[in-house]
Amino acid sequence: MKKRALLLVDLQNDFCAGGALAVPDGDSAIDVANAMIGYSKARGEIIVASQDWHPEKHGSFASVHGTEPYTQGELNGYPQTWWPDHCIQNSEGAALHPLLNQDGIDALFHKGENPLIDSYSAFFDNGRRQKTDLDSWLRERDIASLIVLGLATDYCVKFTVLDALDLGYEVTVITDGCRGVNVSPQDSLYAFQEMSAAGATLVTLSDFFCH
Ligand code: VGL
Ligand code: ZN
Repeated sequence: MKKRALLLVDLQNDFCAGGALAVPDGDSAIDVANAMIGYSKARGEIIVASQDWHPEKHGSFASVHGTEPYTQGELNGYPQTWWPDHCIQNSEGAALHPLLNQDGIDALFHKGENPLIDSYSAFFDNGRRQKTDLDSWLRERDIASLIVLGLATDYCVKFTVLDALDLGYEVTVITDGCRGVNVSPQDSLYAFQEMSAAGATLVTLSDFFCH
């Protein structure tokens, strides 16, 4: 039987209020995540989560290059937005949000560990050279369908969803469980449009519960 899993993207302190790369209203994704965790658990479905997990002095950090955070540059031949230092491995900022119901999570997947390249997707680095264990872990469990929500809409959620579709998963995105950085004001809107055009089903939490 085709199985489904809930994938929670980067619900970490640094992307929430008070964090190093706080996403506007990021905390409100936590309530939606907890509602979905309850739903998935009740149905015996698998729940996985990703964590942005950078070494100190990661190549995506503005501080490493003496540039301004949220401006654009190039990292080893790839276009790169420079970020404030964030999600340093084992730091409080990299921890999952304290209000997230973490007991429900079956497996955690780290990304962004290679200092030479950024890694927005939970499946591949931005150069698509290295794959995380997520895809093989899901395949081993016959999971063909994913429900995705998390942070940030215009980076890690978007690239995770596009890669999941490319890898053949059926993908539903819970839109109000996502919040964007919006370096440009419409970035999240365009990100949702891209996900939809690539084949993702976009629903709100209440749409989802009504179907
Ligand atoms: C993310 C920017 C930098 C994300 C991670 O999780 O969306 N965004 N690193
Ligand atoms: Zn990052």
